[in-house]
Amino acid sequence: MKLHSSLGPNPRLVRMFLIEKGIGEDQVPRVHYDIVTGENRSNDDLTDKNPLQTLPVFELDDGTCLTESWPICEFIEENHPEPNLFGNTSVERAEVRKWARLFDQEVVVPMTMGFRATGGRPMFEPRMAVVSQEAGAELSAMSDEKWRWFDQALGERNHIALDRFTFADLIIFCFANFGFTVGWKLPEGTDNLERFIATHNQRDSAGIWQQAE
Ligand SMILES: N[C@@H](CCC(=O)N[C@@H](CS)C(=O)NCC(=O)O)C(=O)O
Repeated sequence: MKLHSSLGPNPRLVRMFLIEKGIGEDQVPRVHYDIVTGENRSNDDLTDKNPLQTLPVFELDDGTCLTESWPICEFIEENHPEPNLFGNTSVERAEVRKWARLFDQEVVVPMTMGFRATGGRPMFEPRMAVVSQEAGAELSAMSDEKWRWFDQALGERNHIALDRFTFADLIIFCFANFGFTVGWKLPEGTDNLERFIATHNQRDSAGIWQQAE
Protein backbone atom coordinates (compact mmCIF):
# COMPACT_ATOMS: atom_id res chain seq x y z
CA MET A 1 0.00 0.00 0.00
CA LYS A 2 1.04 3.60 -0.63
CA LEU A 3 -0.37 7.00 0.17
CA HIS A 4 0.06 9.55 -2.61
CA SER A 5 0.05 12.77 -0.65
CA SER A 6 0.72 16.51 -0.63
CA LEU A 7 0.33 19.67 1.35
CA GLY A 8 -3.27 20.41 2.27
CA PRO A 9 -6.09 19.26 4.55
CA ASN A 10 -7.28 16.19 2.64
CA PRO A 11 -3.99 14.23 2.57
CA ARG A 12 -3.36 15.34 6.15
CA LEU A 13 -6.78 14.06 7.19
CA VAL A 14 -5.82 10.60 5.93
CA ARG A 15 -2.33 10.84 7.44
CA MET A 16 -3.78 11.72 10.86
CA PHE A 17 -6.31 8.91 10.51
CA LEU A 18 -3.51 6.39 9.81
CA ILE A 19 -1.55 7.61 12.85
CA GLU A 20 -4.68 7.37 15.02
CA LYS A 21 -4.95 3.75 13.84
CA GLY A 22 -1.32 3.10 14.75
CA ILE A 23 -0.36 2.54 11.10
CA GLY A 24 3.11 3.92 10.41
CA GLU A 25 4.85 5.01 7.23
CA ASP A 26 6.76 1.71 7.31
CA GLN A 27 3.39 0.02 6.55
CA VAL A 28 1.96 2.68 4.23
CA PRO A 29 4.79 4.68 2.65
CA ARG A 30 4.03 8.20 1.46
CA VAL A 31 4.74 9.52 -2.03
CA HIS A 32 4.86 13.32 -1.97
CA TYR A 33 3.71 15.67 -4.78
CA ASP A 34 4.39 19.40 -4.84
CA ILE A 35 0.93 20.86 -5.49
CA VAL A 36 2.20 24.46 -5.24
CA THR A 37 4.16 24.00 -8.46
CA GLY A 38 1.33 21.88 -9.92
CA GLU A 39 3.34 18.62 -10.00
CA ASN A 40 0.08 16.72 -9.47
CA ARG A 41 -1.44 18.29 -12.59
CA SER A 42 1.46 17.36 -14.90
CA ASN A 43 2.21 13.85 -13.69
CA ASP A 44 0.72 11.28 -16.12
CA ASP A 45 1.20 8.45 -13.66
CA LEU A 46 -0.87 10.27 -11.02
CA THR A 47 -3.52 11.17 -13.63
CA ASP A 48 -3.86 7.45 -14.41
CA LYS A 49 -4.38 6.78 -10.70
CA ASN A 50 -6.82 9.69 -10.23
CA PRO A 51 -8.23 11.48 -13.29
CA LEU A 52 -9.16 14.42 -11.02
CA GLN A 53 -5.38 14.84 -10.35
CA THR A 54 -6.03 15.60 -6.67
CA LEU A 55 -4.56 14.10 -3.53
CA PRO A 56 -4.75 11.93 -1.53
CA VAL A 57 -4.73 8.70 -3.52
CA PHE A 58 -4.54 5.47 -1.53
CA GLU A 59 -2.95 2.76 -3.67
CA LEU A 60 -3.51 -0.87 -2.71
CA ASP A 61 -1.00 -3.65 -3.35
CA ASP A 62 -2.99 -4.90 -6.35
CA GLY A 63 -2.81 -1.43 -7.94
CA THR A 64 -6.38 -0.40 -7.07
CA CYS A 65 -6.41 3.33 -6.36
CA LEU A 66 -8.89 4.78 -3.87
CA THR A 67 -9.62 8.49 -3.91
CA GLU A 68 -11.55 10.97 -1.73
CA SER A 69 -10.25 11.30 1.78
CA TRP A 70 -13.43 10.33 3.67
CA PRO A 71 -14.03 7.01 1.80
CA ILE A 72 -10.30 6.25 2.11
CA CYS A 73 -10.64 6.64 5.89
CA GLU A 74 -13.71 4.35 5.92
CA PHE A 75 -11.73 1.76 3.94
CA ILE A 76 -8.92 1.93 6.50
CA GLU A 77 -11.45 1.62 9.34
CA GLU A 78 -12.98 -1.53 7.80
CA ASN A 79 -9.56 -3.13 7.51
CA HIS A 80 -8.23 -1.85 10.85
CA PRO A 81 -11.30 -1.63 13.11
CA GLU A 82 -9.42 -0.53 16.25
CA PRO A 83 -9.38 2.06 17.65
CA ASN A 84 -12.86 2.73 16.35
CA LEU A 85 -13.24 6.14 14.69
CA PHE A 86 -16.54 5.84 12.78
CA GLY A 87 -18.81 4.34 15.44
CA ASN A 88 -19.34 0.85 16.84
CA THR A 89 -23.04 0.52 16.02
CA SER A 90 -25.20 1.61 13.11
CA VAL A 91 -26.63 4.40 15.26
CA GLU A 92 -23.15 5.63 16.21
CA ARG A 93 -22.02 5.48 12.58
CA ALA A 94 -25.07 7.48 11.49
CA GLU A 95 -24.22 10.10 14.11
CA VAL A 96 -20.55 10.34 13.07
CA ARG A 97 -21.45 10.54 9.38
CA LYS A 98 -24.16 13.12 10.10
CA TRP A 99 -21.69 15.52 11.72
CA ALA A 100 -18.99 14.86 9.15
CA ARG A 101 -21.42 15.46 6.28
CA LEU A 102 -22.81 18.63 7.83
CA PHE A 103 -19.28 19.94 8.28
CA ASP A 104 -18.15 18.83 4.81
CA GLN A 105 -21.06 20.57 3.11
CA GLU A 106 -21.58 23.60 5.29
CA VAL A 107 -17.96 24.51 6.07
CA VAL A 108 -15.50 22.66 3.83
CA VAL A 109 -17.22 23.52 0.54
CA PRO A 110 -17.63 27.29 1.08
CA MET A 111 -14.31 27.59 2.95
CA THR A 112 -12.25 25.94 0.19
CA MET A 113 -14.15 27.65 -2.65
CA GLY A 114 -13.74 30.97 -0.85
CA PHE A 115 -10.01 30.43 -0.35
CA ARG A 116 -9.44 29.39 -3.97
CA ALA A 117 -11.11 32.60 -5.17
CA THR A 118 -9.30 34.95 -2.77
CA GLY A 119 -5.96 34.18 -1.02
CA GLY A 120 -5.44 31.01 -3.06
CA ARG A 121 -6.39 32.61 -6.39
CA PRO A 122 -2.85 32.79 -7.89
CA MET A 123 -2.43 29.04 -7.31
CA PHE A 124 -5.92 27.85 -8.25
CA GLU A 125 -7.12 30.11 -11.05
CA PRO A 126 -4.80 28.55 -13.64
CA ARG A 127 -5.90 25.01 -12.73
CA MET A 128 -9.66 25.11 -12.10
CA ALA A 129 -12.79 27.26 -12.35
CA VAL A 130 -12.93 29.71 -9.45
CA VAL A 131 -15.67 32.19 -8.57
CA SER A 132 -15.07 35.97 -8.53
CA GLN A 133 -13.15 37.65 -5.67
CA GLU A 134 -16.47 39.09 -4.39
CA ALA A 135 -18.22 35.72 -4.44
CA GLY A 136 -15.14 34.19 -2.76
CA ALA A 137 -15.38 36.73 0.08
CA GLU A 138 -19.08 35.89 0.48
CA LEU A 139 -18.36 32.16 0.59
CA SER A 140 -15.66 32.73 3.24
CA ALA A 141 -18.15 34.75 5.31
CA MET A 142 -20.75 31.97 4.92
CA SER A 143 -18.29 29.36 6.13
CA ASP A 144 -17.30 31.54 9.11
CA GLU A 145 -20.97 31.76 10.06
CA LYS A 146 -21.14 27.96 10.02
CA TRP A 147 -17.95 27.69 12.10
CA ARG A 148 -19.89 29.72 14.70
CA TRP A 149 -22.78 27.30 14.42
CA PHE A 150 -20.42 24.37 15.03
CA ASP A 151 -18.98 26.21 18.02
CA GLN A 152 -22.47 26.35 19.54
CA ALA A 153 -23.18 22.71 18.67
CA LEU A 154 -19.94 21.69 20.40
CA GLY A 155 -20.70 23.62 23.57
CA GLU A 156 -18.54 22.48 26.48
CA ARG A 157 -17.63 19.14 24.89
CA ASN A 158 -14.49 18.31 22.94
CA HIS A 159 -16.23 15.73 20.73
CA ILE A 160 -18.92 16.68 18.23
CA ALA A 161 -20.56 13.31 17.48
CA LEU A 162 -19.96 10.75 20.23
CA ASP A 163 -18.44 10.87 23.70
CA ARG A 164 -15.03 10.02 22.25
CA PHE A 165 -12.76 11.15 19.40
CA THR A 166 -14.14 10.23 15.97
CA PHE A 167 -13.70 11.00 12.29
CA ALA A 168 -16.14 13.90 12.71
CA ASP A 169 -13.73 15.57 15.17
CA LEU A 170 -10.81 14.80 12.90
CA ILE A 171 -12.29 16.54 9.86
CA ILE A 172 -13.12 19.65 11.91
CA PHE A 173 -9.64 19.69 13.40
CA CYS A 174 -7.95 19.29 10.00
CA PHE A 175 -9.85 22.09 8.28
CA ALA A 176 -9.24 24.49 11.17
CA ASN A 177 -5.52 23.72 10.89
CA PHE A 178 -5.65 24.10 7.11
CA GLY A 179 -7.16 27.55 7.69
CA PHE A 180 -4.34 28.48 10.08
CA THR A 181 -1.73 27.51 7.47
CA VAL A 182 -3.25 30.02 5.01
CA GLY A 183 -3.69 32.92 7.45
CA TRP A 184 -7.31 32.25 8.46
CA LYS A 185 -8.33 32.77 12.07
CA LEU A 186 -11.18 31.30 14.05
CA PRO A 187 -14.15 33.69 13.80
CA GLU A 188 -14.83 35.80 16.87
CA GLY A 189 -16.95 34.13 19.53
CA THR A 190 -15.75 30.58 18.91
CA ASP A 191 -14.10 29.88 22.26
CA ASN A 192 -15.44 26.32 22.28
CA LEU A 193 -13.64 25.59 19.01
CA GLU A 194 -10.48 27.22 20.32
CA ARG A 195 -10.56 24.88 23.33
CA PHE A 196 -11.42 21.88 21.09
CA ILE A 197 -8.42 22.60 18.85
CA ALA A 198 -6.04 23.17 21.78
CA THR A 199 -7.19 19.84 23.26
CA HIS A 200 -6.71 17.82 20.07
CA ASN A 201 -3.41 19.55 19.32
CA GLN A 202 -2.08 17.32 22.11
CA ARG A 203 -2.70 14.20 20.02
CA ASP A 204 0.39 12.53 18.53
CA SER A 205 -1.29 12.61 15.12
CA ALA A 206 -1.57 16.41 15.29
CA GLY A 207 2.23 16.62 15.02
CA ILE A 208 1.98 16.37 11.23
CA TRP A 209 0.71 19.96 11.13
CA GLN A 210 4.13 21.09 12.39
CA GLN A 211 5.99 19.31 9.59
CA ALA A 212 7.22 21.11 6.48
CA GLU A 213 6.47 19.37 3.18
N1 LIG B 1 -12.62 15.82 -2.21
C1 LIG B 1 -11.22 15.47 -2.27
C2 LIG B 1 -10.42 16.76 -2.34
C3 LIG B 1 -9.01 16.53 -2.84
C4 LIG B 1 -8.25 17.84 -2.99
O1 LIG B 1 -8.79 18.86 -3.43
N2 LIG B 1 -6.95 17.78 -2.62
C5 LIG B 1 -6.12 18.94 -2.68
C6 LIG B 1 -5.09 18.90 -1.55
S1 LIG B 1 -5.89 19.20 0.01
C7 LIG B 1 -5.35 18.96 -4.00
O2 LIG B 1 -5.00 17.92 -4.54
N3 LIG B 1 -5.04 20.18 -4.49
C8 LIG B 1 -4.19 20.42 -5.61
C9 LIG B 1 -4.92 20.68 -6.87
O3 LIG B 1 -6.16 20.72 -6.87
O4 LIG B 1 -4.23 20.85 -7.88
C10 LIG B 1 -10.84 14.60 -1.06
O5 LIG B 1 -11.67 14.45 -0.15
O6 LIG B 1 -9.77 14.01 -1.02
